[in-house]
This record gives sequence, structure tokens and C-alpha cells, in this order.
Amino acid sequence: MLGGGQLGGFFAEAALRMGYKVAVWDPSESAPAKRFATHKFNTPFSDANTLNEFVSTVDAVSLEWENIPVELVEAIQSHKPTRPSSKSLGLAQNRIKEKQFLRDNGFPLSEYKEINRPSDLVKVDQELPWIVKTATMGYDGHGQWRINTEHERDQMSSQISGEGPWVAEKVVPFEMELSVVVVQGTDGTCITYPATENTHENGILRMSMCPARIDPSTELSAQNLAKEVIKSIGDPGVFCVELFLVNPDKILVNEIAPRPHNSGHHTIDSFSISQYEHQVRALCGLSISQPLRISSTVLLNVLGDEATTLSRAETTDLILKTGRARIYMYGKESVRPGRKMGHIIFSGDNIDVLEKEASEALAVLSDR
Ligand code: AIR
Repeated sequence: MLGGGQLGGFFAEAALRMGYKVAVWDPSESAPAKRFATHKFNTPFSDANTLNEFVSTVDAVSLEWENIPVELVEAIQSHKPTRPSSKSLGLAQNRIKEKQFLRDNGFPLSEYKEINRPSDLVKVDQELPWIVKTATMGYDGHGQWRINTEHERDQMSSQISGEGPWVAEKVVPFEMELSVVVVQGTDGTCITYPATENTHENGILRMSMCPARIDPSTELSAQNLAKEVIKSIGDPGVFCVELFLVNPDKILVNEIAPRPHNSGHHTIDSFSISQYEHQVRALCGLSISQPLRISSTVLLNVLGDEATTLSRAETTDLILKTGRARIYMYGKESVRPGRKMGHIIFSGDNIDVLEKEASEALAVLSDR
């Protein structure tokens, strides 16, 4: 596994359960996935000796975040099966390439402009608001700036950071944000999990509901759209397609993740096969099967300092009392504002009841 965050950790747990051994390569010695690793590589991804050692240790390779250098994946995939490959990683790693790919393949997406230098922001001359995002190396709201007014746009050229390029996206007035996890097998089999309904705070996923509160035909359109996007890439693995539901007749593609997704954590609890088991299956060339849904769920992310509050015994106990909550903490050593430290899954049969419970838990954790 390239990358040792929580997503790699859940993959490693699934793989260990199925009888595999897992090597995790991440520069941080205390990366969450190292808790489940049978082999640990702690060097930077640019280390050539580790590359050789890693390739000779493993039988197959997967990844768990977009910021893994694409050159590393290219070097590895010429020796060992690597799923997903540098093809989908390269697309997901660069918002401009990703949008061009979607546009060229006829998928619906919101209006966008390439910003190669801050002065290009004058291109953002139509109806506001817009969001400016770094084309590469952004995730969880990092490297994103919202432009609400013309004044903000004019100020923005001195505020956007990083090397560029950037992409400016027109903010669409959506009814709901959805995401669909798609699994593609080495034999071309392609399945989808039901869409989840997501809420964000400062560009970071806050809650995710499954099933989404949409009608069956919208659900079908969302799953079909996501499936078509992944089929058109044609790379085996687990993917997530983030969507904007503008109205039941208009669903736009926001972005593609070439890996399991935060909004798919619930599949561990509520489906017969989790997205992580499917990542193992796709990697090892095993069957990809339509998973059965066992319960409805609401996921609540535990962000930043909320983890410190949750770690107090009385808070933990308060949250666990109703019997519907399951706590997952990632074992991250340092707390940063907005950092994903863990999540809580509320399982049951009524989404509205679960959402209320998750909101009450959030009030306790964040003191609001
Ligand atoms: N991740 C990857 N893309 C989006 C997210 N949230 C997960 C991966 C990655 C970890 O977040 O598991 O390794 C990085 O988290 P952090 O808190 O160290 O930035």
C-alpha cells in the first residue's frame, strides 16, 4: 500500500482478515496504516533503494491517496500489478486534466476556467461565486479559496498560494452533494454502491448518509453516471465519483477519487462487502460482487480537537449509550484543525433518527 493514512489502514485490516500480509510505504513512521502493517517502509517516496526493496517484497500494489507521486506508480507498475494504475492517478492528481477528460468524454460538469497565473483570475468575470482550487496537491479543503464578490476576486490574486496552476470553478446551486463508490474488476465487471448524501464544512466532509434521501430514479441516474465515468477510464480498482445533484434531471460530476472514499467508510458496517474488501479483491484479481445492504447509516467525521473531547471517558460513554454508534479512531499522533482524526458510524433503519443522533453527538464533540 502506497500511503499510510486511515484509508490504507482500513484496506490493511480487510486484507489481513482475508489472510494476506500488507506492506505499507509512508514517510511517517507513525502513519495510521502502520498499525496493521506486516512490513513498514518509512522513507520518502523518492528513495530509490526503498523502491527496489518494496517491489521485491510485494506481489501487487494499491494506493490510498492522490498525492502519491505518479512517477513512483509508473516505476512500480512496470514490475508488479498496480491498481489503480498511473492512468487514473494522473487524472485525479490534476484537476485540469481531470476536467478535460470528463469534458472530452461528454460528462456533465460545472463551468470552470484554467488559471495559470494569479492575473488570470480576471477570467472569472461572470456571475459569482466561484471557487479557486490548486490544480494539484489539494485535498480536504486544502488549497481552496472562495470568491463571493468582485472585490474578493481582485484581492484574491495576492492571496492564492502554491505554485499554480489553479482551476476556478463556478459554484453551482445544488440540492445535494452525492458520492458513489464504484468498483471495477480486472475482468471489466463494474458495480456501484448506493449513493451517499454528503454535507461539508470548510471543504471537509462532515456527515454522510446512506441511503441518500433521493427518489429511486435519481439514485439510478447517479449510480449510472458514476459507473460510466469509471468505465471510461477503464482502470481496475475502487473509485469514488463525487456528484452535485442540481435537480433530478441534472447531475454534475465534481471529482473522481482513484481510491476508497471517506463517504464509503460506512460500507464496513452496513454492507456484506466493504469498499476496502473490494479494493483487496480488485487488486488480487478476485470476483467483484454486488454487495448487500444490511442497514442504513450516518457517518460523522471527528475533526481536529473533537478527538480530544471524544477521548474523555464520559464523552465516549455518552456517545455509545444508545447502542447505534461505533467509534473508529485512526491513531493520528498530532491534532490539527480540521484534520480527520476518526469517525463515528450510526447504524439503524431510519436515516432521520440517525442524523438527529449524529447531530447531537456533534454538538457534544464540538461544544456548539
Ligand atoms: N485521504 C486521502 N485523500 C483524502 C483523504 N482524506 C486520507 C488518506 C491519507 C490521509 O487522508 O488515508 O493518507 C491523510 O490524512 P492527514 O490527516 O495525515 O492529512
